[in-house]
Amino acid sequence: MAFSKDFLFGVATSSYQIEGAFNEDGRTSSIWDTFSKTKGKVLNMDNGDVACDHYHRYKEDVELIKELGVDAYRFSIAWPRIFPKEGEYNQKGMEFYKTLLKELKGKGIKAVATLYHWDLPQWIQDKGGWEKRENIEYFVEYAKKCFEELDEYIYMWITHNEPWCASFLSNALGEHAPGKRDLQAALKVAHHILLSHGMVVNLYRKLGLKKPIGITLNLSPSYPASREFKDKIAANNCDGFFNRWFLEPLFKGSYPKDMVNLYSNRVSDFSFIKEEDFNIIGARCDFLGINYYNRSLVEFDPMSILLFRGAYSEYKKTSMGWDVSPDEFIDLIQMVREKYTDLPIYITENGSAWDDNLVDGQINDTDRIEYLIEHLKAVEKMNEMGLNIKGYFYWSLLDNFEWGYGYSKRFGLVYVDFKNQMRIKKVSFYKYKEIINRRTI
Ligand code: GBH
Repeated sequence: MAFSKDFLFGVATSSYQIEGAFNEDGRTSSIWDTFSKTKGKVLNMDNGDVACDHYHRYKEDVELIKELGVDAYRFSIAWPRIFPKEGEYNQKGMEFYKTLLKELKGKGIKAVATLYHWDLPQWIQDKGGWEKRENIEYFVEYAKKCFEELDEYIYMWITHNEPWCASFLSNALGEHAPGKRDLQAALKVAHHILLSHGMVVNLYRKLGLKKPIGITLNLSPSYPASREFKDKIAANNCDGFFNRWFLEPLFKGSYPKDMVNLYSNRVSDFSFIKEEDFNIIGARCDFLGINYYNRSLVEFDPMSILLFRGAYSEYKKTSMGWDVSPDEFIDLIQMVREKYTDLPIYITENGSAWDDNLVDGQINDTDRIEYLIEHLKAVEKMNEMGLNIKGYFYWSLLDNFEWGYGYSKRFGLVYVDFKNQMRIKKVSFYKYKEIINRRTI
């Protein structure tokens, strides 16, 4: 078994999670600055003011990426650096990404840029954020600037990272910024994010630019905890919540009827969805990005709007409490292929957090290595099955700001000591390097 020469090995990060420099060179607040500085939102009230200080240490970090030997680096652009205020374009903010991209280019590393990895400018949130259809225009304006200034350095563009998180997790479950608990708001946000994706893809084509462009979804295959009919309903609804709500509009031109019915028990207004929107949302992309972490095992819960809740499972758990489930990764991709699309697929994130221990200056992260190997084996197998996975990005290069968990969860191949910003390569770093180098496991 081996990976072909043109298979893209990569590593991923995102702006708010690593950059720091929260108030430098004209950057204003994002909703994550606001959220993390609000009591009771993020563990230990950690925030991204400094994070991995990547804004100042990007050279050292690109050097690490080079040493790792990956073909590509996936990062995201901080919107509030580019448009700190309404109508105010900030060239200084753009220069940071140009410098980063030149550094990557100089080292022969392909750049994959995500336009939106959740750091919405606070000034847009103050105008209603993604809930307001009019605000999509700001995203189009921002994307246009990024395309004009950066396209020559970019290998692939990703419009959005994980719309499910930016909508439901952030606006219905309240766990991410802006921290709302309002299903109606979440549904609007999801719709406007999908619509903005389509608009930006259309804009990209209109500008005559030619790099591959796509979207990244977080997908999780759902399984019933028993053979009972009610648990099958639970699994169906879980699939509808995480996966189908995004896959169907992108690839089938509508929202899933069963989910619309479920949601209409709690939400009365669906007028923000217009039939014509689906033409835009379905704009032809060049690839589909999938972030895969774990399966969902669920059981019936009559108390929940969605009629499901997570069920007890015997699988090994990461420190996030997520099942290690590489076989289900294959089920997921098969399902996407069978039901939705023949587009090339990139695994734009996959990784795991563990309680890493620094012993004699070394982090021997055997659990992460095992997770990495098992998931890469699954990718190899999928390609043998003809499922056409074109690349794999490990999440993440560095330990970083893990959203609601602050700095308490470590996903990196490189350990970061947040007291002094020292970077220490974990054993998994060398293992991944070796796999990339040999192009086989
Ligand atoms: C990604 O999100 C993000 O893109 C990235 O920024 C982040 O740092 C990384 O992953 C690690 O968290 O119902 O408890 O089984 C992760 C998306 C969506 C993955 C929900 C886990 C199910 C959680 N997550 N999913 S659970």
